[in-house]
Amino acid sequence: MDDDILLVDDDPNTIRVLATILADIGSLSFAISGEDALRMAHESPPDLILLDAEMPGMSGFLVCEALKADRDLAHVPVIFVTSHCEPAFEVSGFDLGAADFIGKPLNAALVLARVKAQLRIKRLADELRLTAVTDGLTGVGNRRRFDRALEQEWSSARREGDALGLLMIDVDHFKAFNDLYGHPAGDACLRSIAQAMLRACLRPADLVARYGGEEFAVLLPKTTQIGAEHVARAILDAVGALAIAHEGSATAAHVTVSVGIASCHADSTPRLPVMVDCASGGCIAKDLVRAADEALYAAKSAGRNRASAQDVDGAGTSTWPAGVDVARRGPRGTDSSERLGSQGAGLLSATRSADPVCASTGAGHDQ
Ligand code: GH3
Ligand code: MG
Ligand code: MG
Ligand code: MG
Repeated sequence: MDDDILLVDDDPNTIRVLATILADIGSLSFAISGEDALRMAHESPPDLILLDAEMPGMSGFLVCEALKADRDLAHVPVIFVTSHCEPAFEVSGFDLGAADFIGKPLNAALVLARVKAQLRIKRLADELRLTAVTDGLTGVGNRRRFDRALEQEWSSARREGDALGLLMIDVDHFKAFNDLYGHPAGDACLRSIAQAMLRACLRPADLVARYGGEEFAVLLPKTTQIGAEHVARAILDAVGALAIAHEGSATAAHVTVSVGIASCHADSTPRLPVMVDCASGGCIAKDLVRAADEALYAAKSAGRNRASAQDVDGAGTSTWPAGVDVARRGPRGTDSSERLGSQGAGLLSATRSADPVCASTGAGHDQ
């Protein structure tokens, strides 16, 4: 794949010379001011920026400072292109986070060598960064990726007044699966389930991550409770459709999962899960995980191979098994048995407590 290189210089002649030298190296774009460079980098982060140090208005040093202060752009290497070759000048550039310097007048061989070296380092750094947030077994996000995304999406949801959905998914009777078919088969099963969950999540912003062991988390930005329930349904269906035989399961003849659903609306603090913390206005991202965990525990207790939703309005926890159409469950806030309709009512296994939102399960969802 082509590397994207952004050339920034107030002198069009310098840009022309650089473009000729780098024509075969990557896909080039150009900016003739610091402001334009920052805007273009934001729109589509390049793999390398060649930056004129002296420009009228916003200098190259100021541009570099702004790039390094931006979480999304700090990793983009910057090579200063300058006629200054005093050590103190270069030291100041490196202090700002520059990767290298190219002196004017330009020497084609040196420009090529320095650019190629930075692109090599960038590719390795990208690979490392990806590995650091990827689960080695399944290829989905790892726990670190999930923890970071949760904090970011939680803050963003609160700031923008958006909803945020979370699913916690646990493979049913997975110890028995390993005991019966062996750990390599167990590993392959986890990989298939992870892929099935990716297929069930349609939005680019949705994040599937391995939470630990045979547990997964799916973070659903800008997704309400109803939307999260649809994704939970899609996951139950997708895992069922894998039809991975599990003769040791007390639930079904194939591998199944249980899903805990929680969601919150940042604009309605009292309805956020786990009242005990919200009452003092101190709701934190972990409370959403705790609510999804409690819902997962309810799904397990109610028979597995099903999803359970924490009703954040405080009315109860509703649980429905695989095979029940979420679309027929009716509007949020109606009684759980009504939501399932006459056919679903017989299948409903709702756990209710006086205040299920505050109720503590007292145990994890592993049994
Ligand atoms: P439940 O339906 O209550 O969730 O029962 P369970 O057997 O799935 O739950 P339990 O916590 O008893 O067992 C989880 C099993 O998951 C035990 C562990 O060996 C297995 N496991 C965790 N991580 C991996 C993994 O990376 N590979 C394999 N093959 N198995 C794993
Ligand atoms: Mg200049
Ligand atoms: Mg399990
Ligand atoms: Mg588990």
